[in-house]
Amino acid sequence: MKKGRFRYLKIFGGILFILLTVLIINHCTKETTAPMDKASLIPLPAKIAPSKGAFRLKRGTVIFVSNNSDEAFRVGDYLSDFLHTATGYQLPVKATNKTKGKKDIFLFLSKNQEELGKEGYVLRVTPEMISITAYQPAGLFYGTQTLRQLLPYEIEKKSVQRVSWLVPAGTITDKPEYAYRGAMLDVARHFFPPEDVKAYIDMLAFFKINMLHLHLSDDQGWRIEIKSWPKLTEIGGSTEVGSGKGGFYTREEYKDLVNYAADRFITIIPEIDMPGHTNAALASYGVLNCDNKPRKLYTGTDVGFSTLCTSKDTVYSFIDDVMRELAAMTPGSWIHIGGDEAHATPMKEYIPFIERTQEMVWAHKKYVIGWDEIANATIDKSTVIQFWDNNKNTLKGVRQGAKVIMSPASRTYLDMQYDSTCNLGLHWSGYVEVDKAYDWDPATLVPGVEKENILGIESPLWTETITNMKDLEYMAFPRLAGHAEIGWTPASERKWDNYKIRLGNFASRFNAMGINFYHSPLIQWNDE
Ligand code: IFG
Repeated sequence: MKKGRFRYLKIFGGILFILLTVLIINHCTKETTAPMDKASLIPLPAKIAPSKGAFRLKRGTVIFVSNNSDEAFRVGDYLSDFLHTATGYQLPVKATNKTKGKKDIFLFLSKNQEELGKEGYVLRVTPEMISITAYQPAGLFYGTQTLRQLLPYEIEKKSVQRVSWLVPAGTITDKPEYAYRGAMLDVARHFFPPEDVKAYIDMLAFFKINMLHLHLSDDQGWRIEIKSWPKLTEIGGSTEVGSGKGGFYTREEYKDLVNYAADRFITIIPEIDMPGHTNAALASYGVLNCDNKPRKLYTGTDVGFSTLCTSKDTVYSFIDDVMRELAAMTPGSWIHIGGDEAHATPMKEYIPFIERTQEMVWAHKKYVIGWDEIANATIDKSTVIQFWDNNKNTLKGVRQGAKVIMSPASRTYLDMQYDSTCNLGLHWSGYVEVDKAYDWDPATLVPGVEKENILGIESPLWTETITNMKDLEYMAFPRLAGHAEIGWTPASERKWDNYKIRLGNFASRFNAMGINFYHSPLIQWNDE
């Protein structure tokens, strides 16, 4: 008898032990996560007010959207799709005019929060609910990007993870410093297919970058189909630096990229570089040359040797056709006309060329952006100067009332080598380590170019030496994250010593996203 009773006691004791263990584990993992103001967020939000506890995202969570906006609904769908990959949850997106719920997410457009502007938002997290309020849909989207960074880094993984999806409680009130926060990708020196550009767009959106400038033409390649001048891609799109097969975007592929970017609140800005950097066009059509002879295709990396024939009317009808077709594919406000390094174009020809091209862009209802050399011409105050290397040119632009996009090569050129050991990139503008890319203020860098003259910042990635996505990621990250913070966060709130810690904590996110980032020795990388 005794033996039987003892056996029951043992079983009972074992069950009790298991129950206690489960309870303890559950309690330990329950609702505990670092407080909101200890989260590593890039770009740093304007205001973070932590509070107690955390929201746990669950299978049954619903995403409610204020029922007066399709765009808000699209953000809800984007968030639901994004969360599905790593959680396995299929969160429904429903319309509501409720403001409170249990264990739910609310996305609200609020007409009386004008102070948030086009891209600002308020993100509130309590153990009961998450709400993102914004004045415009872009603000809702940026609130979801911050929410993404408040979740455990595993949320970025491409397969279902067994993690407690906790979001620390508190309130974030946020809006950007500059309206124009851009990246440029040179798809002319080396062509990048649409899937690569979309992957880059996803990375840009994660850091709240809202402009993608595509450098579509240069000496080595013409990358956009122009139906009225088909040889531009048949011939001009047939090669690239190093004599690879090159490539180009059909109109449909380009429109698909425009829509993909727009769904992530990114505007695509196409650049046709003129009158220099035009050998691909000059090789496609002899009539674009003064001697009517087509040039040979060029696959080297020299610059400044080519020019459209600025005295021929054919050239201007060519430009007009290109601008018309490009404008029809580009819902954004701007077309970039290049204008850089026109060393083969005498200044007395360059100036009228730029002024005439400026008019043609307006005729197709777009505004002009150009590299800083175009400020040697008479430009309209609606024309934007992209500062890359010449203070004097840029000041000429400011004096004509133009706004400036700050792209100093010595700080923002993502093709600059990190240091002399970097086997990708160039260093004509110096080596650019992660601290040099971050620790500067666009509003004080160029004497005479003040904050009110600046539209924003843009990070060009020239691809003479970059041939694939892994190399692109290596050069762009982590420096582009710092540029995104410069564009979003006030200079007074940006400190290198604080940023470098947040950046180090991004290692696990970069890894989860599959981004091949450069492990700068200046950073304590916390790869989990
Ligand atoms: N300058 C040229 C680019 C490219 C770049 C490489 C501008 C505006 C050097 N023009 O930057 O075409 O060759 O770093």
